[in-house]
Amino acid sequence: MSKTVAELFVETLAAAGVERVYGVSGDSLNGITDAIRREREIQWIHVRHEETAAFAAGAQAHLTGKLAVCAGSCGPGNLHLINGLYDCHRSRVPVLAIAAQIPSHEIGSNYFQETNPEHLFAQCSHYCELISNPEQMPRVLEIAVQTAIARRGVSVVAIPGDVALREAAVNSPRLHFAPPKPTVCPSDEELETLAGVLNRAKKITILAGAGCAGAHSELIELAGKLNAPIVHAMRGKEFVEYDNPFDVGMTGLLGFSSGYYAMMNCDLLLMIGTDFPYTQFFPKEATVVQIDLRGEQLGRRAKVDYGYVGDTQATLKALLPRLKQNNYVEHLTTSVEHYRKTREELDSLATPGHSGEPIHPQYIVKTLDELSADNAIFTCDVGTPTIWAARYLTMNGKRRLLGSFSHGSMANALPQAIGAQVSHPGRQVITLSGDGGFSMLMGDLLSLRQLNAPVKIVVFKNNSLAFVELEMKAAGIVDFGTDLHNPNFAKMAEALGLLGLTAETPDQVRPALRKALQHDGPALVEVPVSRQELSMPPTITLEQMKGFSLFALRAVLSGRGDEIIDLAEVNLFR
Ligand SMILES: Cc1cc2nc3c(=O)[nH]c(=O)nc-3n(C[C@H](O)[C@H](O)[C@H](O)COP(=O)(O)OP(=O)(O)OC[C@H]3O[C@@H](n4cnc5c(N)ncnc54)[C@H](O)[C@@H]3O)c2cc1C
Ligand SMILES: Cc1ncc(C[n+]2csc(CCOP(=O)(O)OP(=O)(O)O)c2C)c(N)n1
Ligand SMILES: [Mg+2]
Repeated sequence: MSKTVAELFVETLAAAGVERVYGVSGDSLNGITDAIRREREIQWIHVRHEETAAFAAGAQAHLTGKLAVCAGSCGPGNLHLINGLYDCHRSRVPVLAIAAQIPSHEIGSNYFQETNPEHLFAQCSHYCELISNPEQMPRVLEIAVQTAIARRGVSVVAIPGDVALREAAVNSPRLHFAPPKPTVCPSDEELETLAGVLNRAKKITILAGAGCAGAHSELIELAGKLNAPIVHAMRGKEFVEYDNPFDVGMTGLLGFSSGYYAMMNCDLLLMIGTDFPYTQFFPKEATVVQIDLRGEQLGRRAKVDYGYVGDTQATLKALLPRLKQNNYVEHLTTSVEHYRKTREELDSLATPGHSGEPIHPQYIVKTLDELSADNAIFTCDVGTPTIWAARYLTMNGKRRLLGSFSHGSMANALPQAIGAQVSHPGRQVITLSGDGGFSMLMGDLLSLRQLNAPVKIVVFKNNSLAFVELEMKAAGIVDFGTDLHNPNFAKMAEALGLLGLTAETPDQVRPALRKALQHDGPALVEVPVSRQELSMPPTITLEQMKGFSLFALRAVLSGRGDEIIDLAEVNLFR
């Protein structure tokens, strides 16, 4: 029996294991959505904004490691996908975007809604092609799928509505193999050199990132042999931090002083599966060794003396038998002790505070951390919620943590939570949302009811774009354009059919969070938090010091000296 290109398209997706497509429908997508309606194996996940669809697909791909799909109709529908796709591409998660196109005979005429998807998606994809002839199917789609999976990133298939409705030239998908799982490991010769370098070093620090996923026991064994503290990069937190006696926290602007210290005071830095981007936090003198699955990553962030291409687990398994026990322990013990103190200091900031004052956001996250399920999935918005997530959420090997860590886009937490919840219906999914980030894609709050997704949203209501305000202060600029005039988000949530709660005072935080977590359905908890909860970088440079005093001067000149006092009170006089 003959079928349409759209039917073959959807059948090919199903053959590739795709279970759902996130998107917003539209005329040019009708062929595809109608084929999805009739294909039992694939669900259409209807959201309110295409950016949400892309973020949601990215979250699903991150959590499962498998291909996820989103779709937008021609022109504006495509364009709305882009920011979310950038995030997926930068995070190296396999996502296919179906970008419907205007009627094929109108292309090039500046037709209604016309854009050029091949140009638009070029920078946020490994593969982006237009299907203009039924003969291209299913091959082009299969190449797109293979590329997204093999290179881990975004592929885009643009398809005009009329082409989707034409008769297919072929009747079924062509590819029927299981996903390849090659073992990637440096050569014997390289492993010998690497072992020699490590066996000769004394003060070794490991910087471990997301590329260490699935290699926890090998990483811990390695650190034991090398007596090396392990610093993690943010995306590595969920895979590296737990059950780890060598853990000394994170480095970077949001990091811990112990992470910073361990990096800066080593003789040899061993980077494993990390693309930690901030060059100023790398040691200047140390020997640097880097192991990464991708050769193009070597030396990207720091000068590298020894670079190896390998999968973390395969490489460490082959390396470990060649390593001698390092007998120098001082570097490890000092770093771990430093971490213990830093951790204590951070924990002491997570206090309830006094009634009548805005609540410390640290306290909210610490409480949430205690109350959440053992296998909860957290998403955190870009802004101060990223700081609180990095510092106060405890990972355990089962919990997951998602953010827009590489692309750094606001508004990620809610849409990522939608993808996480829809693809993991039994799991507790919790957002740490900024009031700015949350309101940016707030329309998709409506999707929670429609999709029956019991996501729990915690809104940090500081009535400002606080992270930017902090950056402005640090740069010596008077903050401007950062005020948010917010509604009562809890009442708004109630109006939308969610459970809406407000924790006005510190003693209301725990009961409100508990009630939301126990609620059988979506819930929103808004918490007014202090605006100037300064999170000091682990080291203050002269430049930054200058910035702060300059701010004070300007603030006085502009009649806003009270803000610096507020800042000091919150941070110094607890
Ligand atoms: C507001 C904000 C502030 C931030 N501040 C900080 C901060 O202070 N500190 C911080 O650490 N981060 C911070 N981040 C996050 C930061 O931007 C980076 O996204 C993060 O540091 C990267 O973490 P990663 O190296 O673990 O992951 P990635 O960037 O994803 O790198 C993973 C690496 O592992 C490789 N890889 C993948 N699989 C394998 C495998 N099987 N074997 C070997 N290698 C593999 C990849 O090729 C890649 O090079 C911040 C983000 C935001 C939004
Ligand atoms: C799409 C986008 N726009 C602007 C920025 C710059 N930016 C980074 S954090 C931030 C403030 C976030 O505010 P909010 O969500 O309220 O979190 P807060 O820092 O106040 O806790 C802004 C504007 C960005 N990263 N992404
Ligand atoms: Mg805010």
